[in-house]
Amino acid sequence: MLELYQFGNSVCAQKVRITLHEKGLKWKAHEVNLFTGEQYDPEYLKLNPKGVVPTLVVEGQPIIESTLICEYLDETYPEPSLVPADPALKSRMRLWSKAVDEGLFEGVMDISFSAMFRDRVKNMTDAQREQRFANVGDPRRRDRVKSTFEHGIDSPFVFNGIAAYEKAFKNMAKELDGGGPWLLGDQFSLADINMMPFVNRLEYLGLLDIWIDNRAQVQEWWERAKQRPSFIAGIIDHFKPGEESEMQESGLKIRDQLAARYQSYLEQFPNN
Ligand SMILES: N[C@@H](CCC(=O)N[C@@H](CS)C(=O)NCC(=O)O)C(=O)O
Repeated sequence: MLELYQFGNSVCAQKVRITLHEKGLKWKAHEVNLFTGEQYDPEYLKLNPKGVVPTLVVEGQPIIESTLICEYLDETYPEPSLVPADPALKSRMRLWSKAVDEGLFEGVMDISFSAMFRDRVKNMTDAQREQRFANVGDPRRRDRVKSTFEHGIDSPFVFNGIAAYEKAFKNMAKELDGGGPWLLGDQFSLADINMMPFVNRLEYLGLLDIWIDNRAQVQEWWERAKQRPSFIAGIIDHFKPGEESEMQESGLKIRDQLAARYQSYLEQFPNN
């Protein structure tokens, strides 16, 4: 039995759940509540020393890192295939997981944090907040959490996130231009699965149009992706009551400021 340690509205868990559904696999869920700090429970840290979700456990063996979990699932359960056989296409597919790991993931976290989780941290007592920061066992991650808490949308990490999204959407438009329907052509692959949660989060925050208003190919890709049953099963079915409206309302609060920073990014980096 596959066991997945996960959290409903975690973009990394969403990637894995979409993959599991595409493969038609059954799995047992273990919820790790990221808001109450269950990711730092010593028992959980034995499975995932980074203190993050998701973790897939197969016959007692933990597998961590969402990209690696998705590739593991594809290798272990090859049908239907989500990875192209052609090595050149495979490396193009991995450019999308690299894009996620090299900027988009931090971007989605830092934009989401300054839109909504920031308020939750503000409502903590000083001692709870200090404990929350101290729990983050990685210096860069701790810096990001502190920076977005202190500066919100003005944090330099949010600016980096804006840049990562802009690069990703520009590349998506390029890949889809004259090709498609999926990022690697005819085959729906882990490349598309990698991007779906990151696009979805922006949509729920009401910010997606800032990047894709003039990118018809990306809009069409997104409409297609949302038609897949795995989108509903992997993302939508796991929202808790109130979560969707929380995202929509908090996104609205930062929208104007974020759009201004996006414009500023385009002015400062016109050739990126
Ligand atoms: N690169 C890792 C990132 C995992 C990660 O940071 N997950 C987030 C949720 S999307 C998390 O567990 N955060 C908890 C925390 O930062 O305290 C992966 O892809 O699995």
